[in-house]
Amino acid sequence: MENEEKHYDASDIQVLEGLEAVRKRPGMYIGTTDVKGLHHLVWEIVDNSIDEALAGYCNNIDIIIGKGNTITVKDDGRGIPVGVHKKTGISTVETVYTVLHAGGKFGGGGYKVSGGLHGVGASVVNALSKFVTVTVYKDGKIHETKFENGGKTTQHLTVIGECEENRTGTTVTFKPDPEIFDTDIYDYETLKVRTRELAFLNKGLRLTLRDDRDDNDSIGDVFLYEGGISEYVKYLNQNKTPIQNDIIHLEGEEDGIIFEVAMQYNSGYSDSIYSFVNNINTHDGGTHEEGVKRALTRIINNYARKNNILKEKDDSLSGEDVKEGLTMIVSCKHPNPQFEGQTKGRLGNSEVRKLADNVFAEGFERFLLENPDTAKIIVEKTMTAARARVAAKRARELTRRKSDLDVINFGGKLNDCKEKDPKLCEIFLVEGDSAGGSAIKGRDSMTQAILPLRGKILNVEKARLDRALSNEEIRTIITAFGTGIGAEFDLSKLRYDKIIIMTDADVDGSHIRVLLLTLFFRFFRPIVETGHVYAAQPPLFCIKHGKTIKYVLNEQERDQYLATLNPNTKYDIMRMKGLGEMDAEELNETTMDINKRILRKITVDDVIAADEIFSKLMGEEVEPRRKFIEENAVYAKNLDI
Ligand code: 1YM
Repeated sequence: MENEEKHYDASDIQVLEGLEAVRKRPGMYIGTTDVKGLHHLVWEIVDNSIDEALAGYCNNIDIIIGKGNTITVKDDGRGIPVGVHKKTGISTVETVYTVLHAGGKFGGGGYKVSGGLHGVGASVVNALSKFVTVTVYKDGKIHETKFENGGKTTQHLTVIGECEENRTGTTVTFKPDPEIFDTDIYDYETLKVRTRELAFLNKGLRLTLRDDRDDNDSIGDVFLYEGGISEYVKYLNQNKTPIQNDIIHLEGEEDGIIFEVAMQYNSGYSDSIYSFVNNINTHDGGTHEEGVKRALTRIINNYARKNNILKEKDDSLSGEDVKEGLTMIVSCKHPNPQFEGQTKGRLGNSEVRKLADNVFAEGFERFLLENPDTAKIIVEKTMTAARARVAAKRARELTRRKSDLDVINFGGKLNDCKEKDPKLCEIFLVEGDSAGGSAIKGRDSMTQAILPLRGKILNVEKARLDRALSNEEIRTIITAFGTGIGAEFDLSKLRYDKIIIMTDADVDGSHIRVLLLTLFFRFFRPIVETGHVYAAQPPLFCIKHGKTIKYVLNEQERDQYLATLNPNTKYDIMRMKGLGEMDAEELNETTMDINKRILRKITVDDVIAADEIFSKLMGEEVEPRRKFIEENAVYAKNLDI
């Protein structure tokens, strides 16, 4: 025991403040107290198990949602040390759960997520829980400690039984405090996505997730990937058409920094490049990603020149060209990561750039030499991308010139608003000319612009930028937004605060909405990520009784409203057909008036999952789409085909 605890000491704990502080300002510690914060608690506990796995002592982690929305996390690591802690005089287990720590160096563990956004650990979970039970299996004994109501110890660490001599591990059960969180209901899918991701990022580690809330004997999901991030790439490409058979997987280590990358090209036009540091998604990239991208561009150019595929007179391939259709996972495990940027989503350590560049350049160059057929396919893909880039540039210049000549109304299509301050302006993208006509009459012309869309817009999941730019609807949208597109996209030039998609509540309307969202996600992603995109919700039913007219969005609202009426009321229910059949006044009343309408904000919580859905729904491969539709058919109501 002595031995086990000697590699950390009291100085590793910096007592900042009590758990009270966490309860007073939970947002400071876990970001939010909504459903996101609720799920965050799980990862704070799981992180400790993962650290134990990274240190080489843990192979299995189980996550169980229990009755009453409790969470149990179980691992087979060494078990949290049970001896008395020098500084606090209580057991180390209890110390870990009741003392707020600065940073994460506490255990002296190798890859503790010290720079993470909220890497604040077990004590924060305890502070925000109704109860916590920690069980440690160690030295043939079962040790247990308990806390209630925000981390108040109700049972000091006690030996409650014996176990096999060689059994070790930690089991933690907690229930989030309903006084702190807006919701107490855990979502299985949310936990599943991250559990799977953690399994991809930690090869050979077995993670299981199970839902015990109902009485079905569900076995849950087991995630174990011996291939690690290679299997992640394979998974991400499953809805796409790979153009190479193998997945390239390269790895290197220097000064305790582990760097790893896996990649495979597909026939699509967008790239899916995701990077991680200590299992955290670095959504704004950083030095690990930069190193790889720099090396990728350089090596492909060298190869193409050497083999005379790229001629002397030709321009070099750009970073954009070599990314087209690339699915890539970059993962770095760093003992002392520096996270930068407003949301701490960028790795700053400069030594990683060189490591990433070296490891990738050496391995990728060898791969191209050893696989000339695949090399040829890759280089040809990037050359086609380069040609399309030149064509797109020309098309973009045309769009710009046209917009200069025709700023007033884009050939009569856009009915702009009078207000010039973008913060006060909104634009409705309206399905069809007839609804467009009503919208123009029913709008507040000071702040609301109307752009009627004729027919279906191009599916950009299957088109390059140059082809998208030859589509008139898309060109009009680009000009109206004012942001430009592709490499020259500039969010600060957005001319409207709200972009509102207004389509019918039927299958065609949904299709047009998805086509627009695909366009935004692929070519204008920041406008979605920063919350500028909305869907209007035209009503499905109109209920008339006496002089009262009530519009409702769906069956549920209809039934709720009818239940409030006096049973003797003689009423009429009309199913609303389409936007086009509403007159200007009705449209304003139900869908556009800022004081009466209900907008649905479109957000992207998880870019990786959204990417997956768009390629599944809109991409080349038919089979995954068929499967998705089959699996989700039960959720579809009111299919008005
Ligand atoms: C279900 C949650 O917390 N597992 C866990 C935590 C620790 C250890 C092992 C551990 C770490 C070390 C040494 C070390 C922690 N220990 C500490 C501290 N699972 C879960 N498994 N021995 C055991 O890092 O040196 C904090 S977490 F600080 F007490 F060592």
